[in-house]
Amino acid sequence: MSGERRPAAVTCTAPINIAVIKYWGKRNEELILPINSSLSVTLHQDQLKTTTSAAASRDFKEDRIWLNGREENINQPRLQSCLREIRRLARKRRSGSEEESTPCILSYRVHICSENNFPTAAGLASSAAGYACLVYTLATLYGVETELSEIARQGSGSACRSIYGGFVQWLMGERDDGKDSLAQQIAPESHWPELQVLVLVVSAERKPVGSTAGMQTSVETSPLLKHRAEAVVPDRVKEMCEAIRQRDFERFGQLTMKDSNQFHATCLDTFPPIFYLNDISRCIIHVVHLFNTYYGQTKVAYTFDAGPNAVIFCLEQTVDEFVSALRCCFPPESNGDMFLKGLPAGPAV
Ligand code: 2P0
Repeated sequence: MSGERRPAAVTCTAPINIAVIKYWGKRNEELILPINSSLSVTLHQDQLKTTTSAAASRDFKEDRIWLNGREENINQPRLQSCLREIRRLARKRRSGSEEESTPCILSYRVHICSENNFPTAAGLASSAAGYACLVYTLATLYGVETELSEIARQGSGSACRSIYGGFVQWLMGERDDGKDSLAQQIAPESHWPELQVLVLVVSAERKPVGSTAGMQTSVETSPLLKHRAEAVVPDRVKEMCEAIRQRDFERFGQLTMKDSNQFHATCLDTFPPIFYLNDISRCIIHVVHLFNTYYGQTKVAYTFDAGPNAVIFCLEQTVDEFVSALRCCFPPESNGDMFLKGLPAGPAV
């Protein structure tokens, strides 16, 4: 993430992150504590990102927020959790400091304005970038310099991972108060510069079942999800950390695809079932496997979140050839805007 500080007004940006080991299911809804750890790649912040501005003024009568140009209800519990926590830390920091005698913006109301440069709520991690950016922007405004992933998590689980760049793990933690449910960087973006990300926008529509409601139903009804959280993910996270540390694309790609597939299997195992993939998503999966079979190795890997849009990982030298293969299967005239961008992994701050 990055931010620019002016008196009582700041503007910051935060990129989306793509989970390669998925988070799906909470053990505590209010604090947003997950049933398993997860791992993601933060994209470069010049690409798919949220930009948020916040200003504090004695002239403002109330806190207000606008998302993509439309005013939203500032009293949503998750927004309030983030605001309350940042203000609490700002008060704590200020008490006893020499700044105490200066006029305090903490007594002012804030106006927040946030925009995404990509489809909102289409399964492209908009809440991750959104809440990470909100928390970072407010922290910059109030001069709070502390670990922010615990606060971002209370806005949206996956947001805690967008606080850091590169390769990031969200440790599920064990405590009931969530103090140990934090994100940590396992490798910076510079660790694997050859790794590229292609985002294939299959549909920019809002997803039919939101992540929060979807995962709640999965926790209540899917035996596969319980098995996944207890018996599959712990080893998979360790293996994925190893694959990333060794820059082993074969292992990284295989694990990424298997974890995406198992996440969508838990969605099907949910009752009533949740369908996030569509025919085009399945066709992309097929093309990836054909491509890899042709080369006799894992050259590309797909992953899908709570929507039909595909994220493809591959190494730099494979991008052009795979894009050509995709263009054969999905001619540009019928899918002119499917290829959004080829993106490198990037820093969050
Ligand atoms: C992830 N997803 O790990 C997984 C993969 C979607 C599929 O995190 O309720 O929007 O705000 O904590 O963070 C989407 O869930 O849900 C998500 P809340 P969030 O990226």
